[in-house]
Amino acid sequence: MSNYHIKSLEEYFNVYRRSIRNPETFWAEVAEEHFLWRKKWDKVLEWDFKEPKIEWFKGAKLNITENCIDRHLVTKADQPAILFEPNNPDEDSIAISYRQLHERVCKMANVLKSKGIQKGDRVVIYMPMIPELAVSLLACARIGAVHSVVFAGFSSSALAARINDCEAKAVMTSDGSFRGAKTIAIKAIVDEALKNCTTVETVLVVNRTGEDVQMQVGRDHWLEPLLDEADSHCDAEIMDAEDPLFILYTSGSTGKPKGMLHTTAGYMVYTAYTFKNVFQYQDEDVYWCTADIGWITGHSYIVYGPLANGATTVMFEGVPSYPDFSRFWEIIEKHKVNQFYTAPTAIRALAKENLDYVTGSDLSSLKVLGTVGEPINEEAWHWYNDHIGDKKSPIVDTWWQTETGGIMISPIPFITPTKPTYATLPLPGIQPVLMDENGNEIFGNQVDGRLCIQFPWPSIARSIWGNHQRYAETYFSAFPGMYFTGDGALRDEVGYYRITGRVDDVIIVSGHNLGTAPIEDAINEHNAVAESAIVGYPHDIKGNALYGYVILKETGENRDRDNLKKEINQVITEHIGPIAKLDKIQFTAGLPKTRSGKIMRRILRKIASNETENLGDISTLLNPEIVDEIIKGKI
Ligand code: 7RM
Repeated sequence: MSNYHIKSLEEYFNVYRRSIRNPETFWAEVAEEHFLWRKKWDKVLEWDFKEPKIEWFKGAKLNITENCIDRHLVTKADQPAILFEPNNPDEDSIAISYRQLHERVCKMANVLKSKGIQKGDRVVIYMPMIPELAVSLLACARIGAVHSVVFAGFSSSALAARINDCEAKAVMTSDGSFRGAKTIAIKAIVDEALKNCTTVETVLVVNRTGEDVQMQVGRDHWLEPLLDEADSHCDAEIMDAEDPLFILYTSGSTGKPKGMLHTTAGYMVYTAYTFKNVFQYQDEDVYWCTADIGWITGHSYIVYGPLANGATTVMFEGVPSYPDFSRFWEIIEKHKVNQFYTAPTAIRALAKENLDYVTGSDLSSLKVLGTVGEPINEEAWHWYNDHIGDKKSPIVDTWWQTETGGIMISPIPFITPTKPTYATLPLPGIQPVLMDENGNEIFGNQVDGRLCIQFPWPSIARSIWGNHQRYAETYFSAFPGMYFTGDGALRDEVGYYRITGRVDDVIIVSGHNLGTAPIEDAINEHNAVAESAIVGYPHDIKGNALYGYVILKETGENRDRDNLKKEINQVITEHIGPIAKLDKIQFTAGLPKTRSGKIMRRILRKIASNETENLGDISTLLNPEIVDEIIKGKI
């Protein structure tokens, strides 16, 4: 028995131990009992982190869409697979049953085939959060084409770079998108991008906003008429376990984006297994992840993980602030959401607003709350716990990466006692280790170091598209024989992990190693502070000194700035020690963030170090206009 669904802390420890002692047996049992295989594997795992080479379930044959759709038709044909909630609350939401999803995916797959798309071809998908987006991923998977979703907020040049890197043969898009009160001309961005691309033969366009678009004859086609004519039956392409499923670009802090390559069987098994356990999903629950499918969180925990479990997954087209800040909470009430998964940046933004936005909705359906993407600071954790979870829905702080494919370190709700700011314990099959800068493992508890994983798990990315050498260097060279995450972490007295931030962002002050998260967490404890980011800048005596950027809450805006600075340093002294006091504090209205909500400390570091003439590419920021404002306010 695989213990696919963990039900107690004791069971977790037993399963964990077993999964570490014999990972092959453990994952073979999970794979065997819970998935549909056209042929079983010859070998569970073959690996060598030196090459690096990782192969799971080699020799197995399957199609992930048969696992995510077809097999549920026996018992769940009429259950909603996707609940679509449009941007505009006056527009009806749409429930797509598993039967309807099957039909829509088959039709879309046949349209792709009719345009000459074959197994192994790359298809870039640049679409808003509409049902056709999920259908497009699955349609590619149905026929063995490799999808590469590009978040529909990226610029035409970012889109072109990704299309060119993977040499996409087709692009799937929409005329426009609705985001809050705005309409964005998506197709026009694709047109602009394609001026600099030569590989794309076909552009398929969903009609969403009805705006005027230019259609290039021969290349561009409206999807609706093609779908109307398409056959609703499409045999699934039989794939090898290690055939590519998708490429997803991750920008990283420097250089050109990395096309992380994920393959079929291991990714399916791991995302399904972790979805079931981390959200304790029960049949008929309604699950909602607010991420965009353009990020790994959406791939793994809106589409593949939930559907592989026959779940009902909500897809929201809009933004948390439209028509007002109660939108998330109204959607939870409307669809009686049981599991809600979002990012700390969203929680902090909503916590800044009046509590009346929350209390107007009935949130009693909630059972489990999740966060992902960044360290969640203690104050935001408590707000989420008290006001959204009513102190009875456990919060799962899930640590993972685009590269890991699935959740790696997380509490199991109702089972692992939670601790604010801690992602807690590794999931079965995951072997984290902490390393020092000299490459030695740090044993024991109450220690901190660089977070590595010392054994492969099924959903680890297999390569960087077109650049295996870069894959080897980025992840497997810093600590030979291990996967290096790039994150710093500490392990507490009971073995819980806390992620302290990216190692590149760690600041050495007078020889002390300080992670960004614990200091920012302390600053955010001040009652006038909404959010903060700290960076290091060169200092004659200390080597580095700390520069803090602080966003005040509305209630803090009238306070005397000098007093506030003193108080903030006092809070830091209390929580961490005088070593972490800030030399400079700048109050600002915003922080530069990536489109997935992560603070770009690289830019803040350059500003603090007076290197503003060389900020690098800021076009991928969510709010590039804030950069000038911060430069003007520099201390
Ligand atoms: C899923 C995702 C990965 C990076 C990762 C961390 C940070 C993600 C947490 C977190 C602290 C968390 N993929 N990160 N989750 N830090 N606690 N629960 O975000 O590729 O876009 O980013 O995000 O630094 O390395 S990602």
